[in-house]
Amino acid sequence: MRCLAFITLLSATSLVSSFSIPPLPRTSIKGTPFPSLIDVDLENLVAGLEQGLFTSADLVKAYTQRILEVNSTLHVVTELNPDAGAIAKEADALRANGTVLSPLHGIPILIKNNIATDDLMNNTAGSWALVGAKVPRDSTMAAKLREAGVIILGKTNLSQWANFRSFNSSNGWSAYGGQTFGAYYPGQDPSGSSSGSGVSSSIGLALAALGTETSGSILSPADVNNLVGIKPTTGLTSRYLVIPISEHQDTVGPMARSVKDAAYVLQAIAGKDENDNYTSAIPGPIPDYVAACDYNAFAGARIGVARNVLDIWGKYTDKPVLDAFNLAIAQIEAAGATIVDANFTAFKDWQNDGNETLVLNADFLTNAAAYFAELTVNPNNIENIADLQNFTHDFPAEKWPRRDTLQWKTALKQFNNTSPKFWPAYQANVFYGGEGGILGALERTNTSAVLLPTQLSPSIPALVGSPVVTVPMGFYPSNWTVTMNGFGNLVSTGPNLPFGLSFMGTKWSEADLIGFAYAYEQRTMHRDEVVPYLVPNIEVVDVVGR
Ligand SMILES: *[C@@H]1O[C@H](CO)[C@@H](O)[C@H](O)[C@H]1NC(C)=O
Ligand SMILES: *[C@@H]1O[C@H](CO)[C@@H](O)[C@H](O)[C@H]1NC(C)=O
Ligand SMILES: *[C@@H]1O[C@H](CO)[C@@H](O)[C@H](O)[C@H]1NC(C)=O
Ligand SMILES: *[C@@H]1O[C@H](CO)[C@@H](O)[C@H](O)[C@H]1NC(C)=O
Ligand SMILES: *[C@@H]1O[C@H](CO)[C@@H](O)[C@H](O)[C@H]1NC(C)=O
Ligand SMILES: *[C@@H]1O[C@H](CO)[C@@H](O)[C@H](O)[C@H]1NC(C)=O
Ligand SMILES: *[C@@H]1O[C@H](CO)[C@@H](O)[C@H](O)[C@H]1NC(C)=O
Ligand SMILES: *[C@@H]1O[C@H](CO)[C@@H](O)[C@H](O)[C@H]1NC(C)=O
Ligand SMILES: *[C@@H]1O[C@H](CO)[C@@H](O)[C@H](O)[C@H]1NC(C)=O
Ligand SMILES: *[C@@H]1O[C@H](CO)[C@@H](O)[C@H](O)[C@H]1NC(C)=O
Ligand SMILES: *[C@@H]1O[C@H](CO)[C@@H](O)[C@H](O)[C@H]1NC(C)=O
Ligand SMILES: CC(=O)N[C@H]1CO[C@H](CO)[C@@H](O)[C@@H]1O
Repeated sequence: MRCLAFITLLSATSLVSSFSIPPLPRTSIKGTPFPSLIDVDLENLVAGLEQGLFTSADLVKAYTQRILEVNSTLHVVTELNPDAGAIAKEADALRANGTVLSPLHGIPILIKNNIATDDLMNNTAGSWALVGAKVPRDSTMAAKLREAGVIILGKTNLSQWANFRSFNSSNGWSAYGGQTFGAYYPGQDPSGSSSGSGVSSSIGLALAALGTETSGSILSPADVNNLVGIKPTTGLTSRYLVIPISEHQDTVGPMARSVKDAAYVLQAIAGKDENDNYTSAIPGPIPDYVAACDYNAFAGARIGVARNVLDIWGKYTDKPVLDAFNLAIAQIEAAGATIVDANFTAFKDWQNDGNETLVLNADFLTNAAAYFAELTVNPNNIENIADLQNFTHDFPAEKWPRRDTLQWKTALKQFNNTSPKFWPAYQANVFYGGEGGILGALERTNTSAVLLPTQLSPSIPALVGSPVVTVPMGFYPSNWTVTMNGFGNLVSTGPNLPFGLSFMGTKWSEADLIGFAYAYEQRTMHRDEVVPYLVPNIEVVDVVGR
């Protein structure tokens, strides 16, 4: 069938070309030009649905086939939602009847495999320990997506336990989902821990995906997969029934191909939730993040650069990244911003401090146990990290000891977050992230955002749960030498690999950061400059009416 359609298109093309009318692209539907799913944005999809070019059921078919095209190469998606087709038909019926629940109505989105759904899909954090486990209801994130009419298409692979098992693993590896690879170079390190969410959004396996971040797990895979990632303030998005690392640092956010699409997704998931009391700190109503997308956002703005971080870490940063960063600063200045130094004054001391590890270990012991206690079915009777460690050592598919569990061993020797020792350790974090870090820098310099290359940006905001937005900034040149990751199985830098620019702001300043990110994105459009080596072929036109 596909072959036939191709021949038809070819002959149509040769006919019209003699009248020098430009040929319709292959991705056109019913004679109407429509972008490829790797380039499409939400507004394109909504227009197609409204014009009747295709249905949400068609979108589910097309995206599912794209996932299956790359599944054996990239290992991006661990579960497909068996109900997705039926949910799409309901969304189509509602739309036909004039009911549209939100701008995301009938749009397929993937979620990371640590965000629970009360349906046929497993929520495992990539571990066999939780295969078959059940939660009492949807996580608040899943519930909010459903209220917005979103079709949860499936669950994405991740660095197992959100990279909280071993100090020496590979990004995007989980025992349950295998090794995820990025699509910009064969064997590409997808970064992590929201690895599958990053790769799937980058090659159009869904409109967008949700990731989670404790320190870098949204920003870093967005960085290397040519995406926009929004790491919201901890507490803007509920963590209820999300497999945790740390209540003080964890947050859930969107990974998408454009700032505006990420803003639409954030709009759907932000808000208070009585099941996560950190959300009670949200000040006032949720802003309109889509309206915050403002081409002129830099006019009159004061924007900082964390110069001393660049001085200290810049020597480990590759020249193409630093060159692109300097160009970005000049472009932002030319767009109307005043650029000033905004140094993280305690950065040097923070580098030699071990309190963050104490905090994360302590939170993990308590928070993971609290998650296990919520399960209504717990097939392996995992109640705490000691149980999990035993299970992992005894279950061959967990690949222990080559994939070790030293993070847990360290945590188990330590106190949990109910100990009196916890508070001083946490206060040290608050200082390094706050007065001595991003919050102090913003305050002292009266800036609205501070810039760093994304690969240098996650650590300090993580300590205080402040927001960061990353946007594509460039990519490595074609003659760049390949380097491997520490585990020895992934290409961590190499030709064609993308990287991003981060805007870091004060707590709850997502709307401002989105404005800046949009203004930078629209002026530069770096995403379009680099294409993956592997792109699925199936497009909406291939499934319409089948
Ligand atoms: C992924 O691909 C493999 C090999 O092509 C296939 O056997 C497997 O069933 C696919 N996975 C899913 C979930 O369809
Ligand atoms: C469409 O709306 C009408 C009137 O509100 C209702 O009776 C009908 O059940 C709806 N159909 C569907 C498929 O939702
Ligand atoms: C969840 O895990 C069970 C047990 O391995 C498996 O049979 C089922 O297919 C999984 N669900 C999905 C949607 O993959
Ligand atoms: C959230 O609630 C728990 C217990 O219900 C309490 O220990 C904790 O201090 C609360 N946290 C915040 C940020 O309010
Ligand atoms: C801070 O900067 C803003 C412009 O972004 C300016 O309007 C304001 O006056 C400044 N405040 C101080 C105290 O410098
Ligand atoms: C920021 O730090 C750098 C050193 O890394 C220094 O050269 C610069 O003067 C500092 N800026 C301010 C405003 O303190
Ligand atoms: C934690 O911070 C305190 C206060 O700054 C410091 O004395 C202590 O050495 C730090 N602990 C570790 C493990 O670095
Ligand atoms: C936390 O540590 C205290 C003191 O050792 C202990 O009583 C409590 O059971 C621990 N809680 C968890 C969830 O491990
Ligand atoms: C873990 O396994 C060890 C050795 O088999 C055993 O002594 C210990 O009790 C087990 N711990 C838990 C929490 O099951
Ligand atoms: C890559 O090419 C650029 C010019 O395009 C050149 O300046 C650079 O030296 C080359 N790098 C390597 C490692 O060959
Ligand atoms: C990490 O694991 C890899 C693969 O097993 C091994 O080659 C490497 O030496 C390990 N690195 C460290 C620092 O332990
Ligand atoms: C849907 C999908 O991509 N599934 C893959 C997940 O990873 C395992 C292990 O690598 C593969 O066998 C599946 O095909």
